[in-house]
Amino acid sequence: MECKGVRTLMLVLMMVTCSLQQTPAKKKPVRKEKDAAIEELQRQINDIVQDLDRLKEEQALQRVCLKGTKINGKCVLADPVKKSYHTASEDCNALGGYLAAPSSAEENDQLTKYIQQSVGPAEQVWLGVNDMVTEGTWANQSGDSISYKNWDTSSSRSRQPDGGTSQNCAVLSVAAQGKWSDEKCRDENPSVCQFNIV
Ligand SMILES: *[C@@H]1O[C@H](CO)[C@@H](O)[C@H](O)[C@H]1NC(C)=O
Ligand SMILES: [Ca+2]
Repeated sequence: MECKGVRTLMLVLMMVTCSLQQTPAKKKPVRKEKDAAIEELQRQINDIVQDLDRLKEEQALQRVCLKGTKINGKCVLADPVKKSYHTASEDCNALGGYLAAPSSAEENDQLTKYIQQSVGPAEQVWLGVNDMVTEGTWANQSGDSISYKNWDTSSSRSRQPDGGTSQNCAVLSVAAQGKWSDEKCRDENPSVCQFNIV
């Protein structure tokens, strides 16, 4: 009887010792959980930083929109400084935009009104429209050939575009009610930059 009791006691002791020895081993999963929690936090912080960057970009765009105007979901900002087409294009790209290319009569009308107010009634401005790559094929700043064009074909001047290979960049003339003509890209004109709103 006594012997059985001692055996039972020893068994219990062994079990307790065993479970005590296992305790340090249990720390591992806890550390893993901590690592996972830190990773999760890191991921959340990365998400927040990304959101913040996006918000900053949107805010910058809103500032552009406040200075300029909104036409058909796009922000448009005129640059009254006279520059060559390339310089105007580079300056616009540096702001995160493209020289504007109106894609409908309505957009062209709104753009003309905005330029009249912001740059002046006698001005002509660079659009993001050129036929540098293929003479006679007019493309926008993404390099896509455009379907909407508003060339000046009135009798008061020769039918536009009339410059052949010597004139590969397009301007919109406020004085000609928003009609376009081709000009030498090295000429200096105000320009109009366009930003897509996300
Ligand atoms: C160029 O035209 C294409 C096709 O219409 C359009 O998707 C793209 O946004 C235009 N790019 C610019 C800079 O206007
Ligand atoms: Ca040309």
